[in-house]
Amino acid sequence: MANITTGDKEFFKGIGQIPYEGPESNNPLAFRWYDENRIIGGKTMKETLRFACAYWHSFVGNGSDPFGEPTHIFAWDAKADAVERAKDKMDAAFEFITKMNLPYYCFHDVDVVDYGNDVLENERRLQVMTAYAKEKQQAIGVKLLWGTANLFSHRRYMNGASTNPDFHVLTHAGAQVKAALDATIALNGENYVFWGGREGYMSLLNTNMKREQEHLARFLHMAKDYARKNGFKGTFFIEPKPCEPSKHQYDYDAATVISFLRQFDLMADFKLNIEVNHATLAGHTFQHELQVSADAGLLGSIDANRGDYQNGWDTDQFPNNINELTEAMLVILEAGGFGGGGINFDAKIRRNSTDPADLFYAHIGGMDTFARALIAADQILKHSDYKKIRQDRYASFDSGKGKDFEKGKLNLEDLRDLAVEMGEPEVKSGKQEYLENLVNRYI
Ligand code: XLS
Ligand code: NI
Ligand code: NI
Repeated sequence: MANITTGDKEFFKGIGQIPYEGPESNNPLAFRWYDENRIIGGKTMKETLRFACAYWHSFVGNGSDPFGEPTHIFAWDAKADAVERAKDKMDAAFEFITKMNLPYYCFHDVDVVDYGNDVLENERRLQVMTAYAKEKQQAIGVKLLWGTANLFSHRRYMNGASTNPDFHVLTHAGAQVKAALDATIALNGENYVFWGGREGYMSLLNTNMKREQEHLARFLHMAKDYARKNGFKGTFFIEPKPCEPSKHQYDYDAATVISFLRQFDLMADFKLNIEVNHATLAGHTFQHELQVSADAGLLGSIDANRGDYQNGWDTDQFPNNINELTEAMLVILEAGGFGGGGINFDAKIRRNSTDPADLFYAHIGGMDTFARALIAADQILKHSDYKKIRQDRYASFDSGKGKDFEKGKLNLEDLRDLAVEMGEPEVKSGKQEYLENLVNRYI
């Protein structure tokens, strides 16, 4: 990756390229575990982890919350003209991405450049910025992991976008997705994401759920057909989330989304983008959502963050839980890695994290935690009896009558006769604590 020198325009002054210094280092602006060229399981860490920077949290989110004004005042937000301002922001973004050695980035259309109410003008702005991004990607060697359209912030989308009861609103969602797909394709984006921001309902009293879900499916087919027609070879991802901002969102969790994709014949083109904090909001663990997706062959990508044990909303904190991520990496590695995606940091620094270095600490911590989890998971899979214990647990289905059952050769009367013949089964331990200790031993 080329070393960027931004001269006068340097936004993160005093912070250089973040080096790998190893676990003994005390330098807070160095990697201790993420060594991009280190080979783990036959691939470099860079190839396996495929880290991406999220444009929205890192360069747009200004620290404001429902109770307070912005706390992050960005130097790249100063200019009056929308496109000039967007160029400054993009300079800052690529400076950061380069200094962090992040191979990928992700964006919503409105993160890249502010949108107004004029479709034609919005298209023009995004096209100008797409050309600008293309040059930067080529100069620096950074790639677009995925693009997406923000169909939830504008007031017109308050009742949903493709599930809006008003067709007029739906047309605007179509215009926005078309432009975002054009940008993604022009930038060789490897995937395209649909997170159903307000695709759901606030009250069933005013909602025809069946009709809205059919509209969502029709809309996704249209987007897919348009992208394929225009040469897009990547994967579409749906990002499940149970609620927030809607009371109930149609893409509730992985199992719900998989059933939706199956019902509406979208399985061939779509996979899932699993977000940690969305999993916990749905009452699942991150690992559970990954496993459900992997079992369906639909594990595409992840949005890395973490929630808060006390708060019941999407706090989008940077990941730092090695234990949780080691268990997650076990699922990801056993699934054979990501289906075209990677690890996007859909995470934001806190409202009161106001030093320019804070964004670096946050990403360094997240990348190091994932790297450490990858190393531990790889060791567990290679050197422990973790896989064998799980396999042995099902040994009674590997031969004899158990195998016949799996093959569909038995009926209910056969089960009854076998129960009589074999008598009471012996109790067998699930060894949960043993396995929990095993995971910790490798961390
Ligand atoms: C919000 C989502 C969003 C998507 C992209 O909760 O995580 O950030 O990842 O639209
Ligand atoms: Ni997300
Ligand atoms: Ni989220």
